[in-house]
Amino acid sequence: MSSKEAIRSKFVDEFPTLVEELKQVLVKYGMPEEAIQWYEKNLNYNTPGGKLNRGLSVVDTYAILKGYNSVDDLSKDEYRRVAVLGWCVELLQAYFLVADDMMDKSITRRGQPCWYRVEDVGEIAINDAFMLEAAIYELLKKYFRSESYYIDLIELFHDVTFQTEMGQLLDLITAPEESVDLSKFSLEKHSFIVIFKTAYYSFYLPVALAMYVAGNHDPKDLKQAQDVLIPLGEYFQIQDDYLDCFGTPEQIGKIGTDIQDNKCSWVVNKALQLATPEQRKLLDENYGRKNSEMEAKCKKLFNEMGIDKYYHEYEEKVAEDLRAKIAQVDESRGFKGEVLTAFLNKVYKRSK
Ligand code: GPP
Ligand code: MG
Ligand code: MG
Ligand code: MG
Repeated sequence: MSSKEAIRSKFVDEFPTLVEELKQVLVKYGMPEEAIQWYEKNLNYNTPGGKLNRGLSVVDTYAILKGYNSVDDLSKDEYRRVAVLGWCVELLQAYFLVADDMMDKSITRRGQPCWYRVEDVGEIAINDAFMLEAAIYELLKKYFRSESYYIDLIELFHDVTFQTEMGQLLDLITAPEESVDLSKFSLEKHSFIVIFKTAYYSFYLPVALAMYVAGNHDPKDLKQAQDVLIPLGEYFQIQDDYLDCFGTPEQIGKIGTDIQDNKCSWVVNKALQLATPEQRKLLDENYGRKNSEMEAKCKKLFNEMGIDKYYHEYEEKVAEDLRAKIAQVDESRGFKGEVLTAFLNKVYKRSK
């Protein structure tokens, strides 16, 4: 069985070829060299630097569904094709993050400046985000055009993209910059936002892709996968919200902006649920302001209220519920609950 690092580098090693193939698309259109170089830089700066969990999950899931002991058991060609789908998920993620960092006015991402803050990039980053998305469909065409499930893959990417955009819309309109109104927040609204902005593309998409390629895509099985992966994705985004406030930039590779951005995060919703009238007043007066002293006051209150304790309680409860749900999975058509357990184990108690 390969080590975690070996599995990751095998996946990373596939990326340069994809960049070359994407550059060739521009070459065929006769694009000038400077544009081709720009696209290459965009792809390399924004796609491979993260944890790659989403992309690697396509490969892992496929191996489990096929009954392989490790990813080394895939033939070269087989590995390449599932890795391409993994990289398509990472390209979708890159597209979202380049745009999200502009909308959230973030400073760093994956330990480096956000793309729009790189010299000479600025608002060109908007077009760069679109071109990262377009790369997905170029690769799907090149590698999957002749498959019977080609249209299913395209439809799946389109559906989860739209779901994510709806979640992002609700995230943004619930967090207006100029008017802080904490009565607009609720844990119910939070749940809706995070399921749409994160869970579909980060959790359901990689597994569903692997299921199509493995020939294991009965609608009943896609639904079984979705029924666990959506709450798992919700849990993952609650961790993201928690780490935005309680994690360090060194640990998470980005500087938390949720308090100053007036975000409907799990942390503030939990605090609102428990706050005394004075604590509520402190939040009304300090949350969502572009001011680091006010931000520090909110953080101090969250610490005093023991939000981290409630978070750990939530984490135990949700993991237990998900394990119980996975135990109920019907494997009669060849789908495997192990796919879902593997995902849960990656997420459980993560700290970055
Ligand atoms: C992450 O939320 C949400 C996305 C990456 C979806 C963006 C969707 C678009 C259609 C652009 P976040 O802002 O909490 O993430 P982070 O904390 O990583 O900035
Ligand atoms: Mg955001
Ligand atoms: Mg963001
Ligand atoms: Mg966040």
